[in-house]
Amino acid sequence: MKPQWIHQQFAKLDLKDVRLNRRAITIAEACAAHPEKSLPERFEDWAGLKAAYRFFNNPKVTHQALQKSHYQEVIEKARWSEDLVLFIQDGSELLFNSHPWTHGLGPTADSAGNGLMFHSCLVAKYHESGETEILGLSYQEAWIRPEKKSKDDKSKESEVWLRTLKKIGRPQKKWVHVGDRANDIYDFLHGASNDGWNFVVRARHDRKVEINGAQKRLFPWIRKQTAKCKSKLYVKAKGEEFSGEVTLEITWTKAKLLPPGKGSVLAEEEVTYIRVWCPDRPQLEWLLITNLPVENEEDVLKIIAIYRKRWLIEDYHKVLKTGFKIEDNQLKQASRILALFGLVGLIATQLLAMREHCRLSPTRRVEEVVPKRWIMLIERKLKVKLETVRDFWRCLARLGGFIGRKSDGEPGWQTIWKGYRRFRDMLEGGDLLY
Ligand SMILES: [Mn+2]
Repeated sequence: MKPQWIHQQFAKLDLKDVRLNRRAITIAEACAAHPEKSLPERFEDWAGLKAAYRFFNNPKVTHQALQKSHYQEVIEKARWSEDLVLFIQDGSELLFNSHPWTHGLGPTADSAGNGLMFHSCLVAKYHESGETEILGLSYQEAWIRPEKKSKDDKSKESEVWLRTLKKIGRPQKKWVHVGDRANDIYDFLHGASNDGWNFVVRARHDRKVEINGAQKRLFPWIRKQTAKCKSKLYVKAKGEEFSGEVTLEITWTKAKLLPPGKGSVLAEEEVTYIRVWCPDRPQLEWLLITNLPVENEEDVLKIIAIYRKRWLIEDYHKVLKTGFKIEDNQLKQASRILALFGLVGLIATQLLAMREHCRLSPTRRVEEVVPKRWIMLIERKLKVKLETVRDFWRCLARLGGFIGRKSDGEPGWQTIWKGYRRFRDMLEGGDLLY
């Protein structure tokens, strides 16, 4: 990772103390250089580590204070984009079950959990070609769930989706919000539309909707419709499930969402529902809901393609959770862990961007992007000749256990990450010196 990025990111950082601003850069550099290490392992000397702990223990250093200037920069870039820009939101959690010494953590999805909840909005440019370029975060929230959660708390937690859009501010025409099933919330869809946001969200609720002037239950109605078009897609399912090319059938309909509850003050909402399914594999079905204009097959395929970019945020959260040993620190207060999380949350976007960059320009000559020393090391170790960026990337994955048969497709994040760690060890171990 290029350290210039860190200086750029933190140029506008304002922790209300010049020394703190400077310290933030030092710590961020250490995190970026050794993402896989725990906080104590990242600092060679005790003074450096002590300074890092002092930094995170300073009440001025909060998750939001660390990230705010980054959001502004990302939103500014999004404003000037000539491509579509996707704002992909999702929530996740960090578990600290092996942390009996940390005070102030809370339950997670698994009630036995002990940790923190978070919700991120990742921003990516979306090129016509289907490629994406990660810009960073436009907002992120991290919080501790209260010990005893009432129904009220639960519905309040779901307000984070709309609050996130409000924090971003007025959307541009080319901005599209993307969310998964947990995002199918009437108040959200209504509020987002009202604020001028385009959205593509996966439907979860069998709502009562109005189609061609008649009230229907959405799921049974749309499942009876025949396909309006077909499309071949490469599907990569989790775990033991099927991966490969499938022919999907697609239908869509305009519908009016009816406000929930009698006497609701909310207005009706015009949307399009899209159903994508595979007759041979009944478990494969998506129902999408969008307020983008849908007139023909081309529009629908574009919306499906946009939704398929949602995995970027899953990947980002994976990097955050497995790429950094964030659980492995000796911070005793949960509020301090939130601050550390704020810093790591930024750096993780860069690791993701680095990978996307390699995907975006796979045919570029490797010397233009990757340091010579790295190329030499890989070439010697794996007895290969690197030509393109893509070659380099696949070799990195090979170090992480990727075999690279034709049927394997592109290497996954975890494999690349493993390869990258091994590669760093090689660099540090002086493998070059033989
Ligand atoms: Mn989710």
